[in-house]
Amino acid sequence: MPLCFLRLDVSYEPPVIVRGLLAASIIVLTACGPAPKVVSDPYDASKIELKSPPATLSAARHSGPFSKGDSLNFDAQLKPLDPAPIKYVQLDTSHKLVEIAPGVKFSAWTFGDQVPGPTVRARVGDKIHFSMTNRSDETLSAMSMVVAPMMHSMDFHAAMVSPQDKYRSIAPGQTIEFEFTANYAGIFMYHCGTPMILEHIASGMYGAVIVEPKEGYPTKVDHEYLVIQSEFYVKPDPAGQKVDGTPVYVLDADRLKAAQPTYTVFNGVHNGMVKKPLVAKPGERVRLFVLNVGPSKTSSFHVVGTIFDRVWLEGNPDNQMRGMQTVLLGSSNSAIVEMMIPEAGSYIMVDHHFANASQGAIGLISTLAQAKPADLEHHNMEASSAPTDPKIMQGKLAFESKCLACHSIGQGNKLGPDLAGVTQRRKDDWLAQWLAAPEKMLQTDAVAKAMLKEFNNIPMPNQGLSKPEIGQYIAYFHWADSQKAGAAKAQSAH
Ligand code: HEC
Ligand SMILES: [Cu+2]
Repeated sequence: MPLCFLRLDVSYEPPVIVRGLLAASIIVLTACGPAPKVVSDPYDASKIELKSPPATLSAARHSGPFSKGDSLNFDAQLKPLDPAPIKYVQLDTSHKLVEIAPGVKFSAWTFGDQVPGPTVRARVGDKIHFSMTNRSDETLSAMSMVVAPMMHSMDFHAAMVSPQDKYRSIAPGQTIEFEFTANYAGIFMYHCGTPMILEHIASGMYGAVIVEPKEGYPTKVDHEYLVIQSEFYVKPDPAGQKVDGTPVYVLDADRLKAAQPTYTVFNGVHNGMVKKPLVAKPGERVRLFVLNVGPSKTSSFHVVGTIFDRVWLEGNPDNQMRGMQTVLLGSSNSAIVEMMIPEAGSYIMVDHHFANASQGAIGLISTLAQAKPADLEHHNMEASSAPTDPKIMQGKLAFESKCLACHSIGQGNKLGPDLAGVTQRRKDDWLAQWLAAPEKMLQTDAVAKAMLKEFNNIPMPNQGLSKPEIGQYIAYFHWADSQKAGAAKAQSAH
């Protein structure tokens, strides 16, 4: 058989016209000259496993921990591969409050009781034996409002299986079990696929499966870390529910449909890896497993201060690029990026779509992990310090979502100055002019010029603020400055 012969081993009978066209193209293809050299293809259909037993459903429910399995990883730090050829993975669904930014407790839906869900680490050829109980009906003490029993399901991008069989929605109290073989190397998203899928993903139902090549990666590294980017679309509960005196945040359906996130984050927490940098020493090589789950935004993943020596798109070394500054990831795209840490410093991971970075998609790979700067320490907002005036509250929320990437209040300088006491050192007029057009002030105003110098010539970007918004920020700054020292901190979380 000539090698360019079109193989058609589908059982589907095409309509007459299509058959005619296929026949014609086969004739063309069979006449296409000498056969190319045969190279063995590790992904040839004869070498991959496409069979899996049907999923089973039962009414026996899991109790105890919401996740189990030796191949599971729970945060950015990844364990080496577990060598077992069958990975038993239990990820139950839960509904719970998770703190996605300082003081912002979001009513989330989860896999494995965390957002993002735990990461499965496997190798090409491994079988993943998965089981999940829908435990969305379980009551958490004092959080009855979070319980809204509903259907959920699991969709593994790492699998090649019938979605109608394996990815079906199960009711609260039901358990689904199925198995698949990891055929392709990569970093694959998993998520709930129950309608409205957008709502289930935005509520927190996602995670990653890392599949290593059978023979491992072709390079050696000193550290391996996972970075998952995702968006949150939240608003204070219109029904006014609170927990420990602070509002509960719920999904904001309008923002969700308009793809206007309130927070864009790495590993589930606004500025999370600023407070807890990933560790590396000068001269070390770092491998980042990066997945953008979206649900609706792309990520221009970039690390300030170094270059990606290798980029393996989708996490498969067959898709190699070298010397990249940024890797573009659509929703559910991933990449392994490897880089050298050239010298002592804090290398800033950002989504180079800076609107996303300013919403919290920022983190550090740092050689200075021991000497954590005080300005990035975590302090819980004291309940008594939450403002009650809606205008001030608006200002506080806006500040936490747009400004925390570069500022703190009372926690020291970041990229920009600590704004504690700003209403004492600047007049309201000055602040209003600054917030409306920092780029103009930097040209004309002596105070602004001096500040620019002090802050390493990093100009504050124009934040595109409206007059009323500027009023809210200034009202919030006055309120913060009126609180007794330390009571009104706004800072990065965890
Ligand atoms: C990308 C980083 C960045 C972001 C985001 C940012 N700023 Fe700034 N900001 C700076 C820098 C840097 C300065 C210091 C002046 C300069 O270098 O331009 C500054 C200065 C300021 C000052 C003057 C401080 C003083 O002591 O006089 C205020 C007020 C301020 N920013 C408010 C805000 C507010 C409000 C937001 C959010 C809407 C915000 N900034 C977002 C970087 C940022
Ligand atoms: Cu779901």
